[in-house]
Amino acid sequence: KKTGFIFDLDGVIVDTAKYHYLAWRKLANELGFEFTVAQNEMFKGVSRKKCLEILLNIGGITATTEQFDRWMIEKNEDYLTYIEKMDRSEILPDVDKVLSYLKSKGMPIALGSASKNAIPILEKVGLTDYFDVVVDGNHVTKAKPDPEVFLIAAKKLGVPTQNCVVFEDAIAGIEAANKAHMVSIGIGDAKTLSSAKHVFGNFEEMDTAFLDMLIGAVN
Ligand code: G16
Ligand code: MG
Repeated sequence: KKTGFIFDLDGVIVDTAKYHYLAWRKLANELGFEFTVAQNEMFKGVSRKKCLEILLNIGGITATTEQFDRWMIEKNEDYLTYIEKMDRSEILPDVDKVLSYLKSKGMPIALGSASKNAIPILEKVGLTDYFDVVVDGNHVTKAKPDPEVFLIAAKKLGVPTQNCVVFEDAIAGIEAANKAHMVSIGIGDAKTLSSAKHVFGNFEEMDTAFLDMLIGAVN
């Protein structure tokens, strides 16, 4: 039997949160208000539409449908100018090491992201080939903390949900993994991600013995 490994993208594989932040801040400033790094925390793992709703709420702005749609496009076009310049150097520490180790053990690997830009980002950083399955914002109707994205990933991998492991940096993502009855592994701050089964500051702190344990434990 095999363990399915599902990786979130933003905050786990690459730090695109900083680019999302710059693009949302630009829009906020254009609309006449500030958007702080602290407020950006609420945007992690959250869909683009939901992010704009929160942003407009922060600015106290009510938008028409036309304005809302235009601002979504504007933010994304700005975000894409940052993505365009990404390369391998933006892969977070030891992500390649973990991916290649799991691959060498024959484990099925999926991406489970809320982003609609997931495929171009994987291409830019050269990690596409590791993934047997990619489930992103284009495939889901319900955003994290709904488990939909991870359930679809498990199904496409052909692995029972209880035999799947999820790596996530966002509280909403950990909640989604727990709801899907998967082993949730937080990547980031232990206090913030306290609902995860295990937490690591980053992949450098995770050794192959732990990965072997995951491969063995769910089987
Ligand atoms: C990511 C980010 C969120 C972002 C969302 C949608 O999710 O964490 O901040 O709003 O994708 O991204 P896009 O605008 O590119 O569709 P994840 O699940 O990869 O962490
Ligand atoms: Mg994330």
